[in-house]
Amino acid sequence: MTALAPDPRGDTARAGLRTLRIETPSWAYGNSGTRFKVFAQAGVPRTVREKIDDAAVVHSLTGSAPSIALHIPWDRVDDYADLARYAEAAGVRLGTVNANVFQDDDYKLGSVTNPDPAVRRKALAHLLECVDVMDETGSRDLKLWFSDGTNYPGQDDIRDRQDRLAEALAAVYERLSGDQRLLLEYKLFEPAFYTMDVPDWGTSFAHCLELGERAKVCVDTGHHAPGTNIEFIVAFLLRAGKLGAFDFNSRFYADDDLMVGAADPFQLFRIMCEVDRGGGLDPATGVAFMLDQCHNVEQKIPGQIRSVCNVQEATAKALLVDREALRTAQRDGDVIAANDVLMDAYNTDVRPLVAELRVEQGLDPDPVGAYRRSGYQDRIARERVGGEQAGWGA
Ligand code: LRH
Ligand code: MN
Repeated sequence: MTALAPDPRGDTARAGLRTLRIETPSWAYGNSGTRFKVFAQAGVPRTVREKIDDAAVVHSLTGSAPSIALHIPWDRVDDYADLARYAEAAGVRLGTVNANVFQDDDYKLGSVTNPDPAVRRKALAHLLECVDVMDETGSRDLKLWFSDGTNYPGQDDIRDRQDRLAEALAAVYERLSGDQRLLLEYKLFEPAFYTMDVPDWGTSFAHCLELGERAKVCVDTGHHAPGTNIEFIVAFLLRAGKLGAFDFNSRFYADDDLMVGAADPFQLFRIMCEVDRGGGLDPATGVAFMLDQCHNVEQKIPGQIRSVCNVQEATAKALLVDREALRTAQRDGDVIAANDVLMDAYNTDVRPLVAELRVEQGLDPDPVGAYRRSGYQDRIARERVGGEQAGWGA
């Protein structure tokens, strides 16, 4: 038996992949689309339990997606503890709780930033309800994304809205207990087109600093201006101990919510390089890796499986970076050599390494192929007839 050549960086990559956990979003299993059309698909879940069943399939085939994020009220049930038990029996855990203060007529001029105190109280009540849900599900993270903003200069006072936002965030922060955290997600534009009240990482970072240790920034990779260097933001937030989570997806233009790594795999690699460099792959650092996507035209479950695999492959490439050689080249100011080190890792085909690791974990080396061969898609298309499919505009 020929002794295997020592492969220290391969070992590092395999070790990193063994602890990598990617949370899938309940809403990715439901129908989604754009303002032009939401396309229905056969077999789409009608209930949160069917969403959990689908998330469990993604985990069973990838081994790296052990939790599902909930969105309230889309996933509202009477008994969340019972739902948590159902999820556990299915092989997954209930993860991040997402609040929704963006789909009620009262929130036209804002939710927690609305000029009307009664509307602000209503919005805050929903955010606090979401913490109640976390108490029942055992979830650690509350993710807050606000559609709040204005469309025209003068529509409202930018500073007053920040005061109102800070007041609501402080009230929610006060309510957190145990290991609970608040993740504040930012977005440059949409649905507001002049100001968003949390438009960028700096605004989220500043509010999180003001709130305290439990408040962290959520980086949604689709929420930046074109050309934004997201890996710089990641490096900065990790250095400050304020990177709480990612909402992974990819885009060609705006908040396209496409499969992560599909539009720009090199960007995802660069991001994972900074995550690794900043200690973000160490579970103790507490960075949550979540998908936030909408499979408008592609099948949803294979889309989620492919997305998990894309993050695994980008992470494996990032972990193959010869850090020592990189440091030497950087120290020596050898720009070409430094860039070569990174490109060498990026241009490495890691699919055999990731496939071998799956086999080692008792999984099929090709999770998407395994899903296709499983017959699950035909079964749910047959079984899930009648009732209202879950999803946007449902
Ligand atoms: C907003 C967002 C947010 C979710 C929603 C489904 O664009 O990224 O994270 O609540 O999508
Ligand atoms: Mn998001």
